[in-house]
Order: sequence, then C-alpha cells, then structure tokens
Amino acid sequence: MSDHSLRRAVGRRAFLAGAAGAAGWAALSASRGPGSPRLARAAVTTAVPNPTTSVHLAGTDGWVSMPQGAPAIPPFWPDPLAPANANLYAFGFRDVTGMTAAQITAQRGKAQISAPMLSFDQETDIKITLTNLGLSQRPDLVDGHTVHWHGFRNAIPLFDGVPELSIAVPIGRDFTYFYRPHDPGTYMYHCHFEDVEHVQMGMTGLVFVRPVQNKGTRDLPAGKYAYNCGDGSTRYDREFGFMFTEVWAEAHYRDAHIQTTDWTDYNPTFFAMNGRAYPDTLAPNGDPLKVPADPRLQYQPISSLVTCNSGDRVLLRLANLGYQNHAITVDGIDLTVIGKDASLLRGRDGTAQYTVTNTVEIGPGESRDVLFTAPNPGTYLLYDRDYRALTNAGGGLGGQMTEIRVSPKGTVPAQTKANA
Ligand SMILES: [Cu+2]
Repeated sequence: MSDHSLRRAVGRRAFLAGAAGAAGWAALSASRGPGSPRLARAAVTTAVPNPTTSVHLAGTDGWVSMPQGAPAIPPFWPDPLAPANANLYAFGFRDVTGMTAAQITAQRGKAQISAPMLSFDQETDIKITLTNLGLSQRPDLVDGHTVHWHGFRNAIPLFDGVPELSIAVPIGRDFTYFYRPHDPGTYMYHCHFEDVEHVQMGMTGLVFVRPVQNKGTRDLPAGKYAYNCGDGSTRYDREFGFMFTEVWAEAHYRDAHIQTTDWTDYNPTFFAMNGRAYPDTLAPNGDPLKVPADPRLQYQPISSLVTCNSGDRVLLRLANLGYQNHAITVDGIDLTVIGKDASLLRGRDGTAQYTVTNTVEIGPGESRDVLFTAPNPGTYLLYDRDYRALTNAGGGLGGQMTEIRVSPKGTVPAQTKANA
C-alpha cells in the first residue's frame, strides 16, 4: 500500500467510524471550520471516550493439513499441489495486529484455520481492521473479504459485513469495522463474501463478549462469568472454545485447481474442531509465526485439548459454522447448558432454565454455553455422536473428538487465556 492509499483509507475510516462514534463528528466539524455548532457538539461527544480495543486481521489463502493416515481420495486429497507438510487448500484470517505493512504483506498465502479466537469486554469500543491480501494460489480470483459478526445485534449494516448490503474489502485495501457489544455471550465471525465458498474454505472464528459483571457488583466479587447472571451461577475457572466445521476436500481441491463446485453435492470429508481433526485436536496451541513440534499444524494453531483440575468450573463455548447439525457428547460428566446463541437461559421472571444433559445439539450458525464441574481425575472424551464425524475421510478414528484431562486439585496452574 502506498502512502497515498493509506492516507485515503484513514480519512474514509475516520468518516465511517462517525456513523456510530465521535471521530466522524470531529472530522465533519473540522471540515466546517471553527465556530460551527457541530464543533461544540464534537467536544461534548468526545469528553467520555469508551475504552477501545483494536484488532487487525488479514484475509488470504494458504495450505493446511488434515491427518495424514486418512484414506486418500484421488485426485482430491491429498492435494498434489500442496507444499511439504500440507495436504489441503484453504482460505482464512490471520491476526496481524501490530505488524508493519511489510510484515503484513508477508502473510499473503499463509492463512490459518480456524480464525484467531477473539474476546472483547461488553460496552467497550472495538475496531477491527481487515486487510485483503489476495489469494496467492488464485491470482485470477479477485474476491473481496469481509468480517460478519454472526448473531451480533447492534452492528449497523455498514459494519455488518454482508457485501450486498454494505461493502467488501478489495484486494490490497483495508477497512475498519466499528462495534460496541452490548450483549455478552459466545458469538462467531466469518467472511460474508461468496459466503458458502469462503466459510467452507475456512474463514470462520469464535468471538466472546465478556460481561461487565466480571468487574464485580454489590453482590458478587470480580471474577470470570459467562453472563451478567446476578447470582454467580455462570462463574467459571477455565474456558475452552470450539468451532465445529466440516471440510469437503473436493471443493478445496477445485478452488486450488481453478474449477467450480456444485454445492448441492455437499459431502464432507473431514470433521474439524478449531480447524483440526482428531487426533490433531489434542496437539498444543501454536503460533503461525513459529514452526511447531508437528510442522503440519503451523497454520492450525488452536488446540481443543481441555485440561483442568478436579473441582474446577469449566466453561465450554461451542459454535457451529459447518453446514450440518452436530450432537456433542461428554461421557461421564454432567453438562449444564446455560446459554444458547449468546442468550442466558432465563425466563422473563428471572427463573433459570438451564438444562442438565450429556449431549448438546448444535445447528449451523448456532452457539451454546455449557458449564461442568470437573469430576475425579482421569481422561474423559468429548465427541460428536455422529459416527461419520468420528472418521477422517471415512476411515479410522478421527474427526470431531478431543479429551478432557482432569488432574488432581492444585495441579494445573490458573488459566491465562481461552483454550490454554
Ligand atoms: Cu472471504
């Protein structure tokens, strides 16, 4: 990006932010000169700024790896065009917050799946800048990208990321979305450009909104809560997010090989949690900027392994951005469903409508918040009840499965971030 385009982008961004905030008032007022009535209004509006969190994402393509022992499906998988340590073409987001322009450009062709897991505090101002780096494998495709915060109620259409109703980010340009979340819970975000294709190709991630109750109230100490429950019933010690998706290898192959897909033939090959299929789900968290112990997983950095101490309160944040229903089971542990689609399960009179179960059903585009108290030390399985979703390319044991490893009290140190 040239200085000229950056300067123009900043000017446009400041103007657009003004649709919901103070920056635009300031920009408008400045152009009208001093003495304008709008200048006085800008001064009032900017007097009490909300805390602001800024995140910079980049959209691009890349190569990832599904478990190597799975039966081959020639010519679709493993993809013969894939570089070493990879076997599947994908699109995805990368977190490029704080990188220089040159460092951001260097991430072209290095997409990750799932997208970075984000979390924001309720009633803070959030700016998400999206840069479109283009597709290294498909320079002929001039697709835009967007960020759509799925299920989030308060975005105006301009910031909702549906390109038909607002805008998409063209290759080589960036755009800053402005949000102020009012409702805590578990949400998901995804690209909405050619969305059936871009969502399937991997442009999906989790985002959590943390309740103001975390700061403490008259009745409750500060801490970690899933919602503004008022009674402490949503308190937890550790949280783990799960993005459930399916991977149709034929469609990924066709995107890499300049062919088109008939989506009515949808027939997934792999079933993923946080962009990985079992047993890769158990591997530790990684960083796309560093080659991990298993180099196949460099661009699938999010672990699904649950570690906790006996007696811990554990929050599972489940979200589905595949195209099929999934029924998630944990053997030997009671699950309490406290939230659906970023809503606390309460009646109008405040009565809790939590349900206790061992199986949580979750449809495409839906989320669930589930609490459990970690039982006696041991290893427990968390898996999809659908047998197809427990295989890799129809063979062996794989797919949407992970472990909950419970240690004796006081063994695992306090959690510093989700999925750690
Ligand atoms: Cu996209």
